[in-house]
Amino acid sequence: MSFELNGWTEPTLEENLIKAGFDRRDFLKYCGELAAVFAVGGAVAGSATPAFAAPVPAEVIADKMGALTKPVVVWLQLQECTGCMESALRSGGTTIEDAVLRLLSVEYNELVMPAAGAAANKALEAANAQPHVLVVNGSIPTKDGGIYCTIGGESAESVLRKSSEKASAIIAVGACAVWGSVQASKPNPTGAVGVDQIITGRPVINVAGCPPIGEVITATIAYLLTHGEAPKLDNQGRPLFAYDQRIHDSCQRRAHFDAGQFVRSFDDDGARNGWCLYEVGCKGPSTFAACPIIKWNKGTSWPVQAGHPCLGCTEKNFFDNFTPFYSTLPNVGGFGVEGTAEAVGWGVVGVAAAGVAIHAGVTAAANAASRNAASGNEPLQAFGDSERVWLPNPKKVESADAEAPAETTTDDSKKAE
Ligand code: FSX
Repeated sequence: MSFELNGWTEPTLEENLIKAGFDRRDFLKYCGELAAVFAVGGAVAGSATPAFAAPVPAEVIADKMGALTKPVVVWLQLQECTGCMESALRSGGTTIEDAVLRLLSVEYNELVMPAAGAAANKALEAANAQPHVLVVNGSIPTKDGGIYCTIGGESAESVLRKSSEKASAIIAVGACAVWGSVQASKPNPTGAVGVDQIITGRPVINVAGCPPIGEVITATIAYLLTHGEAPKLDNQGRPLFAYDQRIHDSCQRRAHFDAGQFVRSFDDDGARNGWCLYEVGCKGPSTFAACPIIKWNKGTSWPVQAGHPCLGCTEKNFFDNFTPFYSTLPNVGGFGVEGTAEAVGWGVVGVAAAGVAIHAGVTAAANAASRNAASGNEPLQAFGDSERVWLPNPKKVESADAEAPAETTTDDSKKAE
């Protein structure tokens, strides 16, 4: 259908949508899709508890979201590749999602805003002066006075600090904003860090992934706007509704792992038959994400389904810890690694809906976080945090033997000499 949006002319989101030509049924359908994303947490057997005490009906989300009155969003892009924004923009597969995204009133974003130069800086100043949701893509360089990323001549760190002052909630989107990612990988020439290393003492919601799934980005923002509080988070600050399950537990290739049927090279029969990618480097057993469930491009596919190992991009420092990407993950004992993010992490915030008073929710998150810190819960350990003991990659061992020079051969006749 075609629709005509003339900006935010009516008091509420729903009234603006109706004016643009949508009806309540379209809106309910969209909210039903959001409800499905919220309900992903705990969907897999073995997950300790669902991220929600009970499924949230689409009608409840529609009522809360429909009543929103022009929320202001400031969306910064610092050291990054733009993949996260591409992902978010592509989460809108229907006209209603496009309309809602446009109405969200992103007052400042370098990629999509028409203003540039001084006008853009002015828009940022104006948005920073109001209560707003702050979304950050990209890492922050801290070396050499932050000269590696500046906006309008100001360092990224300074821009971030200013934008965070009046922010009701802060969401770090993408591995770069969460942990620094590739820019922070050794030797980290720019001294790149994630948002919560700059903005301390306040909760930062970490939507991890390189990039994160678009629906997870928009659902996290929608959750904040409709519930007025952060969703339940794990020990890494990631919303449990999207990060409480291991890739491994909902992977369509899992039966082949259990049966010991592995791809050993990308053009072998195992690859053609859709067998498990563990031996060619899949990090699914150590990675928490909803990729196999929500998938990408409106549920079309995801990397493992397409034949590529999971790189573990939702886990801490994956670029240092999970490389070489095509080497077999170490320490996957037997068949079935136990524990979920929730079991080893923190359940940070209760989920009772509290209107749209975001501030109250954020305060609750801060209190709960300090409670959990006091309880001494250990953070989830990604596999790369432990000592790296690589299991031998059968293919590499074979080819190393084949290419070994004569003097180092293990040939028995040589040994006898
Ligand atoms: Fe990083 Fe995002 Fe990877 Fe790229 O904004 S998480 S490099 S997809 O774009 O920050």
